[in-house]
Amino acid sequence: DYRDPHCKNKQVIVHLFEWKWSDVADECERFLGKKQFCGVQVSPPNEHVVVTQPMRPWWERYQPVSYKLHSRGGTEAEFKDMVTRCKNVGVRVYVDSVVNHMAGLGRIGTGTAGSHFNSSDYDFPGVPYTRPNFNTRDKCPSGGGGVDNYSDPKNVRNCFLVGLTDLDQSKEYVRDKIAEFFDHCIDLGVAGFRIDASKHMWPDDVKAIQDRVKDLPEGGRPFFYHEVIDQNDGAVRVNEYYDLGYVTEFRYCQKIAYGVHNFGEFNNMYVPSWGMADPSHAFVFVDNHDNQRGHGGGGNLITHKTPRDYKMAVAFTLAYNYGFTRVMSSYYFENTDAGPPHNADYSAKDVTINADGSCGNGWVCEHRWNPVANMVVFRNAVAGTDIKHWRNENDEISFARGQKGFFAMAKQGHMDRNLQTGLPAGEYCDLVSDCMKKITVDGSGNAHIVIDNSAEPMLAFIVDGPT
Ligand code: AAO
Repeated sequence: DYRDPHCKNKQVIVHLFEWKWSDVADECERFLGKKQFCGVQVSPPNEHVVVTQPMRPWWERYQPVSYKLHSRGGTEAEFKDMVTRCKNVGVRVYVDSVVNHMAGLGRIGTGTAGSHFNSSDYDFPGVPYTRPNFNTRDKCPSGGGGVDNYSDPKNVRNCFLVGLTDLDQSKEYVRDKIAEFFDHCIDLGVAGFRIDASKHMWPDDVKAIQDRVKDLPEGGRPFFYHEVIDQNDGAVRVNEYYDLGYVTEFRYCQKIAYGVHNFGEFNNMYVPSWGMADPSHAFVFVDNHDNQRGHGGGGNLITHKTPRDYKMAVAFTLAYNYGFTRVMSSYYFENTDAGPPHNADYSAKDVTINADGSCGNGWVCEHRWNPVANMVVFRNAVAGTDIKHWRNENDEISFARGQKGFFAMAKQGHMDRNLQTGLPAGEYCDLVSDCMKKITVDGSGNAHIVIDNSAEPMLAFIVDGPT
């Protein structure tokens, strides 16, 4: 089974999008460990192209040149130091893995680790890969050689995604090279992998690769989650990847946006008849690095740009019992191509921390917002429990998680009700406000629930939590 994230039953990972390795390591030590995060998804760590038109976009990291661990995020030594320091405080690293393809057709030059490459000749000596390792025109049914028909799995999987040179994962040599890359990461302490563009690889090929990857040094199979955009509009469905780990559930991004805009929708978040991934395979998030900027399924969703809605969306997601969750941590951008906040030489700027705990230098750090960070503690505490005492009326939602926790949220920013919580009698404090609010549960499980903070209109408390 590829669904164990190896973090002692913790439930939430954070994508520190485009952070450099030394900053990720610092964040593990100063914040993520204390806040009980399971782990971090880091941007692709292997050698990639250097794009100058536009100047150094974030997406250059999705065009691999080799599997040498030297990227815009840092060197292999820095990568190793990060993985070790995070692991020492109980935070695991998951590598965003781009193994469907190499660089885009027409790109020629030197990658971030100094390897020469020539995509037009399918020549990547840093691996090495040569022409026979790539898919050929006869296997791709599209007119131009690119993916252009999502209703045909052969087109999706054998043609070139946005002109990226498409590796042939049916070849033993290619499988070995990709598995060697994963093994190398595991040797350094990595616990798992996001597989980029899994939708564009045949599940049997992906399985053959995963099955030859080594166990973690501490035992067990690595964690795998697959990027498969399935919005009921193509032939490739998430359930084809269930044997391979978790699968991204992009319909949830729309669902949670509807919910925040119209609380009635919260009654209907997981819709099996839509083909949404079942709770034990769904990899769940409010937004990701693509759709927050209109790449790969943008549209109707909520991002950090509307903070109040975003806090409601993430707080609900972490309180609810659907799937395995990832929270996003972004940088501010105007232009959708723009890379991370950068120095004059285009290296990523340091992530600085302000006195109030927020981030500076252009980093948003949603994962540090109270309704995000403190709900991680909630989700860990209530893991495995069912929803009880569900109430959704008057733009107010509240529910218990088994007999372990209780959550309430009010769209209009205020709420004042006596509610059955199902929790043992006692004094509790609200996690979201860092215990600024107290809640008393009486001998029959009732409590007076008050919400009066319009900017962060939710509260949550747990059994055996802080007091
Ligand atoms: C760049 C340039 C290109 C150039 C290329 C090669 O932008 O112009 O041709 O280099 O030189 C990222 C960027 C790309 C970038 C690439 C390489 O987003 O712009 O290309 O790096 O540097 C599909 C895939 C999915 C993919 C997504 C972006 O299925 O795997 O496109 N995501 C991952 C990464 C992403 C990365 C790559 C893959 C490549 O997360 O960051 O690309 O490594 C439909 C399909 C989806 C499809 C989308 C977009 O979605 O279902 O499968 O995603 O279209 O093509 C509604 C529909 C929804 C639909 C959507 C379309 O929401 O419901 O189904 O609209 O927006």
